[in-house]
Amino acid sequence: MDSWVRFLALLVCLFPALIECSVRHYKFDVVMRKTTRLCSTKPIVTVNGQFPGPTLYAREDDNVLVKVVNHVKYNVTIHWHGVRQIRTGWSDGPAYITQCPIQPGQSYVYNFTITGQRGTLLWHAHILWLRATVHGGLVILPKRGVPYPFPKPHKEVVVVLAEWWKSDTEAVINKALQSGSAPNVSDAHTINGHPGPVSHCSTQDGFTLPVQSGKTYLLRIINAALNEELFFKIAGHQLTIVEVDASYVKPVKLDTILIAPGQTTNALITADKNSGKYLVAASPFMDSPIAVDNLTATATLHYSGTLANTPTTLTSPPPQNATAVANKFIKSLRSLNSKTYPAQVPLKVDHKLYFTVGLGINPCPTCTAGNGSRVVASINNVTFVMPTTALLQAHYFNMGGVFTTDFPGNPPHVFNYTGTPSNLQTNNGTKVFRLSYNSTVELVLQDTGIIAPENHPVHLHGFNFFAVGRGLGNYNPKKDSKHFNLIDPVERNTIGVPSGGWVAIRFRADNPGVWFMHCHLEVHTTWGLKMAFLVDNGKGPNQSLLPPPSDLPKC
Ligand SMILES: *[C@@H]1O[C@H](CO)[C@@H](O)[C@H](O)[C@H]1NC(C)=O
Ligand SMILES: *[C@@H]1O[C@H](CO)[C@@H](O)[C@H](O)[C@H]1NC(C)=O
Ligand SMILES: *[C@@H]1O[C@H](CO)[C@@H](O)[C@H](O)[C@H]1NC(C)=O
Ligand SMILES: *[C@@H]1O[C@H](CO)[C@@H](O)[C@H](O)[C@H]1NC(C)=O
Ligand SMILES: *[C@@H]1O[C@H](CO)[C@@H](O)[C@H](O)[C@H]1NC(C)=O
Ligand SMILES: *[C@@H]1O[C@H](CO)[C@@H](O)[C@H](O)[C@H]1NC(C)=O
Ligand SMILES: *[C@@H]1O[C@H](CO)[C@@H](O)[C@H](O)[C@H]1NC(C)=O
Ligand SMILES: *[C@@H]1O[C@H](CO)[C@@H](O)[C@H](O)[C@H]1NC(C)=O
Ligand SMILES: *[C@@H]1O[C@H](CO)[C@@H](O)[C@H](O)[C@H]1NC(C)=O
Ligand SMILES: *[C@@H]1O[C@H](CO)[C@@H](O)[C@H](O)[C@H]1NC(C)=O
Ligand SMILES: *[C@@H]1O[C@H](CO)[C@@H](O)[C@H](O)[C@H]1NC(C)=O
Ligand SMILES: [Cu+2]
Repeated sequence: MDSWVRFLALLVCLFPALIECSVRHYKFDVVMRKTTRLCSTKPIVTVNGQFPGPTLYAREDDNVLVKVVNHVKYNVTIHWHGVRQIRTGWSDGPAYITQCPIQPGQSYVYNFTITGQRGTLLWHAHILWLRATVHGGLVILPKRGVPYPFPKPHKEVVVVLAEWWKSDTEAVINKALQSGSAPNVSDAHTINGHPGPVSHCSTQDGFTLPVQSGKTYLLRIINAALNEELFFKIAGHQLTIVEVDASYVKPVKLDTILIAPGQTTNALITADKNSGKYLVAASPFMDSPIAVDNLTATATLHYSGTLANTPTTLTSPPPQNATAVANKFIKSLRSLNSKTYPAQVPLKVDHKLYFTVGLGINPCPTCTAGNGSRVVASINNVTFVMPTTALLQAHYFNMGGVFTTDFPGNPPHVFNYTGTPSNLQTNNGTKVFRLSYNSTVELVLQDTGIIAPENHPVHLHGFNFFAVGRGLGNYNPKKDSKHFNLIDPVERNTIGVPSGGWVAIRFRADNPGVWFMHCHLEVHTTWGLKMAFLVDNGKGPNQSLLPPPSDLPKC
């Protein structure tokens, strides 16, 4: 009987145009491809030869099967950023955390079911700096027959923002690691793969978004950049934000959005002009003295019927240090918290954790810059050391010696976190924080001023969390917790810890496995701003990590 059902499902799935399947098959061939963007003809690593990569479409409750075949010289893994992966940590993707890499010539089938989520996410490589070019959109449509909680748009458009380097990004980070100092910033930003006519040499006009007067469009905006938060705006048009990180929010109308690497934003835009061309701009946000790529990527909103020689209506992007514009956007976000989509904020907290996030300086006799030292990064003063066996395997098979469970729940020393301590050195180790199944966590992420205060977009795998509080300076548990929003805080998977400040998040540890948490600025991840939570199995029938698939790559 069961095999008949599967046979019928297969038959039906051969005609996906006729009927939608609840199983979505994708094949990702990881291949080198030459490009001509921004004067460079260097080959880049891509999925199926595309930059950005293919958009993956699925519906809530669908089972997604992606066969990834590695045809390049690098080890590869793919992460489905924001997909909860309930009990399927084997398909999460971060190298040496949940799986060993897919080595050259090998393949692996990612197999996961999308449960309780709908909206826009992204997928990207989760090893080395390959995600610079190996990334794409992940669109989760609501269940069949379930409408959006906002007016149905005329069309939907995926807008992927990214960074572009003329050099090979592996060379960029390797050079930096040898020297011990910061890597080069990118040479341009891109909108759907195109920088627009930036000063260097590109002759391309950039991405064009065709619109019809009077219609409303849903933009699914994704920041796939490695190291930079971006502002996004469109000349003469307002954006109505309806969802972030695949969670609905109360609609809010703004002219500029802020989007950190790993974050996604769905915005409605109504083409309320008669005709014309309007500039779309993506520019960096950086409010500390840290070098960024300061070029603005541009695209064009093009009304149908507009003459080719019509001049484009311009807009000036916010200055890169526009903290006020960034804060306005962040403060405007609230969970929809409707009857259908309630905000299930944990009200009782089992674990109160306080993690400092920031940089440090350690000795490095072989480093060529900085007087025999190198820049590192840490959480609670622990610079994470990558294991050579994946943590999830070590956990599942009870292998000793790979990690320890003594990750500190509080900073080891109390100091003025947003100031500068005298000792900039960090500790190191492969430490995880252990949580029992279904326990609740309140985590305050505190930026430090070590070297310089800086905004860190921190991403948690395996869970969504609620952003219940945010402030500047050192977090004060007595005073600040009184102002937490426990009613309708925004629900996300990636959140910016403000420069010289803190954010408080809450989540329920209802997903057994090993879950990575790290800064989504790739340079900080490389330097060690990462750790993992180990969530134990529950006692119930559906509360354990599933067994590993037979094709799981080996180290
Ligand atoms: C995907 O994983 C599920 C278990 O979660 C399993 O039942 C199913 O057979 C797997 N599918 C494939 C094609 O391996
Ligand atoms: C870094 O940038 C400098 C100056 O633009 C350039 O000369 C150098 O080749 C770049 N390094 C790498 C590894 O790309
Ligand atoms: C952008 O950065 C470059 C290199 O650091 C600098 O020369 C230039 O003045 C900057 N441009 C703007 C508009 O800030
Ligand atoms: C932003 O930078 C500009 C130019 O460097 C400076 O004049 C301005 O005071 C800065 N604004 C803020 C709010 O720091
Ligand atoms: C190296 O140390 C010397 C002496 O302490 C100092 O003058 C110099 O600025 C340092 N250089 C760097 C790159 O830190
Ligand atoms: C902590 O350091 C910051 C930055 O130097 C400073 O503004 C603040 O006054 C210090 N706070 C305390 C309590 O010393
Ligand atoms: C971090 O750890 C190092 C090495 O143990 C120690 O020297 C330093 O004081 C610690 N720093 C902080 C801020 O805890
Ligand atoms: C970890 O710290 C120890 C002691 O400071 C040091 O010898 C070792 O090289 C560090 N390991 C890494 C990978 O940074
Ligand atoms: C988790 O705990 C909450 C609150 O105690 C409870 O309502 C819920 O049923 C539990 N969930 C599971 C899957 O055990
Ligand atoms: C466990 O999951 C299976 C398959 O999804 C479902 O049929 C069953 O009702 C679940 N059992 C419990 C106790 O939730
Ligand atoms: C690829 O991964 C395997 C397994 O972890 C490792 O042994 C090998 O050194 C890696 N290859 C490269 C080029 O890093
Ligand atoms: Cu960071």
